[in-house]
Amino acid sequence: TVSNQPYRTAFHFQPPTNWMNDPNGPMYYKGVYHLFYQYNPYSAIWGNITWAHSISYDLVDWIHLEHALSPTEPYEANGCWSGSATILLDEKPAILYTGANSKNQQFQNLALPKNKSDPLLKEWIKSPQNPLIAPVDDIEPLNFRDPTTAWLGPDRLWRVIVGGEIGGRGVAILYHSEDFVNWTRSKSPLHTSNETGMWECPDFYPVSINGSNGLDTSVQDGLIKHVLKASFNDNDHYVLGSYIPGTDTYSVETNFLSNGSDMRYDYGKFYASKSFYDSNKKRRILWGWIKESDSEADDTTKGWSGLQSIPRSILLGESGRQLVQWPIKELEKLRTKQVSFDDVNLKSGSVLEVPGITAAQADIEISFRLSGLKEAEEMNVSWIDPRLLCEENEALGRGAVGPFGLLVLASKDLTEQTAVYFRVFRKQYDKYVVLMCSDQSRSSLREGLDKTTYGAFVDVDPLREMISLRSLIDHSIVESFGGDGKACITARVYPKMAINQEAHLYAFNNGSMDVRISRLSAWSMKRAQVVPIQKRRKPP
Ligand code: DQQ
Repeated sequence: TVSNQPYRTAFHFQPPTNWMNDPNGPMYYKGVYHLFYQYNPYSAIWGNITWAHSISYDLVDWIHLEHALSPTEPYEANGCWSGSATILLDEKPAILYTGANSKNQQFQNLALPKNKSDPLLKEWIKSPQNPLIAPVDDIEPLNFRDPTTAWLGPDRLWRVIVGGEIGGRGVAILYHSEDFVNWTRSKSPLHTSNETGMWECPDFYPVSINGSNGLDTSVQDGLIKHVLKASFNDNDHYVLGSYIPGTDTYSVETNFLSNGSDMRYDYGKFYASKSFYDSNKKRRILWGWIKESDSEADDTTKGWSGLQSIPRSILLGESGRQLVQWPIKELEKLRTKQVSFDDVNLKSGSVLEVPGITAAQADIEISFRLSGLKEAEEMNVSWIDPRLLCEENEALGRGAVGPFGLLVLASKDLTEQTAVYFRVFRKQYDKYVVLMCSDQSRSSLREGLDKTTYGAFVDVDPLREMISLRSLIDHSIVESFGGDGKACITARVYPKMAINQEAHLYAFNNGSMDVRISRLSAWSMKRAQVVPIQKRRKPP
């Protein structure tokens, strides 16, 4: 019931019970969106990893199907780990995934649909040639996993990368194949870095330099750049670069962890993500795993663990230097009762309630206009880590220009609140830096939760542009998009008082300068329709 499950979400993807982690093999096929995911059929803690399978016609409402892949073979005795789908030239989808054997040594495997004319792709057959790629030579068998969607080169050979760690470096190991079964390792990896360890769940795809459409994974010409994403240190990091398919050379514009330009999909909780090309709407969509911030004991009590982010459409931003993400348009069909106002002065030190919506289940868009930034505090050159800056300058502390933003999942007396806000600093005499923070430190009166504060810089010019924020609030998740999707921060919170009807929403300004809310729109969100999975048999 709602009262004993206050943290279950209404419009984020989650299975009815048990453990879920990485999104796997997302694809659009014959009018149907497919999502597979890492799932433990037997408990709320990681283990027995199976590919669970759900389908949707709009990425909002979901139908849970039978599991697609369960560990049945020796090469996957410890689980069917992450992988991706590729639509082959005959339009048949293929799944490449990692199997971990009883010693956790990792192998890459192929599965094909039993009946490719079934748009639901209910049954999958593992290739009798599995395992297709074994960890030989210098490859570390315990760090060799998560094949990407494959792409086709001008030589008609398929390419795929597998994540790994070789000699202590993160690496995207590259393979070629003519038939999708026999894979040959390329002399050089697609990319490697000595700044990081193991790369989990790599992703590699083109983005258009000034187009507004997403691109299919094999697109190689036109004004494009290529994105390489790797998952490590609890975050999904990416670089941009140019890829020459003939030679498989990938020259990057930045390093994964270079000071100050460390680019992440999301600066909060968001991991092991995967993108796919939606040929239906000509866009690239990104899914990411949002894990819990409570304890394993809490998860066992709840009976579940893990969410997926709202699917986000992902594009190269106008600057050409970073990606921008935005919740898929379809989500707006769940918007119901709306409250909005224009042009309101948010006085220094004020808190303004946004009444009349279901604040625990909402979609909020707010934009701020700043008039003059003379009072902005000086930015110190040593301030390079936005997360630390947010932690040191709390939401409740006073600043000059900000903190201003939203207090979400807040109790009436504000003792519980998650603050999503901005501060503006002066860098040079007319250059400003916009900091975005998500402060969970007061999100719950409960103890034993991870209440880490998150932060990111947002590439907007506060003198000439408005500073916008969109937050999706769904009971225990706050998914925020700053600067029209230039910086994303997702947090998990578990309020004790501010649940269901007891949750409130406020706008606030703790800066000494007044700010103007140019526009605020907030909607109550309906619940997505999810048809629950049939009763499954218990293990013997
Ligand atoms: N999760 C999978 C692995 C992957 C990791 C196992 C990332 O394949 O590297 O459940 O969260």
